[in-house]
Amino acid sequence: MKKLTAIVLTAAMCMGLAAPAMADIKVAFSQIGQESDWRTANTDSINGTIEAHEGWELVYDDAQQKQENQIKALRNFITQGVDYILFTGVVSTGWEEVLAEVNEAEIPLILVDRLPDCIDDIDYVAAFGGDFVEEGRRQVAWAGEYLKSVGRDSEDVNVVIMEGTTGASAQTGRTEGNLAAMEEYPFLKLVGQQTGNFTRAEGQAVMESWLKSIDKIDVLIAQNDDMALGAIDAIKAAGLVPGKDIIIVGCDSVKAAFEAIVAGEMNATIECTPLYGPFVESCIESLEAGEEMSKEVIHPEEGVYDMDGGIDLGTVVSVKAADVIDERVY
Ligand code: GYE
Repeated sequence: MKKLTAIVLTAAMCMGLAAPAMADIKVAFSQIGQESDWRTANTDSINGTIEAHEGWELVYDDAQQKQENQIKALRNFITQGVDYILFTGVVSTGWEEVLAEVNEAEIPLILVDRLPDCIDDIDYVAAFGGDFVEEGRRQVAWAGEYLKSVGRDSEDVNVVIMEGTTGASAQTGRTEGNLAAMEEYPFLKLVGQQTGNFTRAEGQAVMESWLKSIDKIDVLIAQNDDMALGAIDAIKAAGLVPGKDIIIVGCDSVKAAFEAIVAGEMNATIECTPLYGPFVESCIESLEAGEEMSKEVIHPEEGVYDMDGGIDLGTVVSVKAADVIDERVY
């Protein structure tokens, strides 16, 4: 292909014609949808980086939370003959066939965010995303350590876990981490566990119904900040004080969660960065330069932010949200 372009270019120049523009590198991205602030920041980071890069063309598809749309998009990318495919799966199963087609077409596949279960059976050039099990562990460990620090570990503390989209690796991983950490804090009692689909609206609705059906809720573990923010609205509407009557731990660390923590309505958020642009850029640049990437899944380094800071979670110590809110970019 490169040879052909060179021949055409030389021929065009010999004939005194203006050289045609060099073919762009087409970078295709199959995104899940737009369910949360995290997702918006993630799309902006990746798309913005590709669009700003000279010689790169973005081919973007928003699947609106539907696996069948993602499958169609991937097949479309193959037909269009794109040069790279960035992929995150709305759920973790059911990708074997279409990803095998991507492999057959020999299009380098870069896995981001939610990884497919068939990761060991497909060819991919690099993988980047959050450590969801650790994030889930940190959520519950934060609640456990915080309650210990205020002397509430001698009472029975009722906990509800609001989960993300069922079957998404971000949901299965965080749930695994949540439940494993519950074992470490026997005073935490699980009294509710339901999906809020990673959206603010469903977070509000699920919290509303829990407040009606569960006598006492002390702690809400919401697997993303959007659901926590929706739940805060439901808690206020029920005449309770979020952040005090109910301890609220979110995940992602979006700006709105920082604002809620600073306002005293939310207690902590576990960071999961959506800023993948720089990774995607350096990955494609390396591949273009003929370098090989490691197959190991790369997890970004992430923090924990809360009202006062100083909660030690073993792998990380929390930072006071108010001290760093101005530096946050998403
Ligand atoms: O936490 C949530 C989003 O897959 C890590 O998806 C992502 C999650 C993120 O909708 O807010």
